[in-house]
Amino acid sequence: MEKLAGDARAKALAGLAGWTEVEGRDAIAKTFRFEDFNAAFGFMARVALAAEKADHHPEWFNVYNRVEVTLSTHDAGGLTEKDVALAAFMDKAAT
Ligand code: H2B
Repeated sequence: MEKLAGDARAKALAGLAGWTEVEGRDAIAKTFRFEDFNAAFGFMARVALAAEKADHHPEWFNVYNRVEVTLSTHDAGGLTEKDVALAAFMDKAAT
């Protein structure tokens, strides 16, 4: 899996809402906020099943209704299409 660069990278990032590039690391991040812990954990459960199926996993941190997510492809040492796909899935799973 190739790291996203140049035009493809710019296009992929432009298609994602609310995700920002992490400083000092080739990764993207977003903080999701939910009604309560139940909603946050429901989101995490939906994402966990998809992540396991795709064998591509998020770095995340949860406190009550907040889920802080960082996405990067460890095997590639940076951002790839897999991260963009997982980001898009998370956005859907959060609504
Ligand atoms: N998740 C992420 N985010 N990046 C990876 O490179 C990765 C992963 N690799 N999940 C997978 C698992 C790999 O470690 C296993 C062995 O397939």
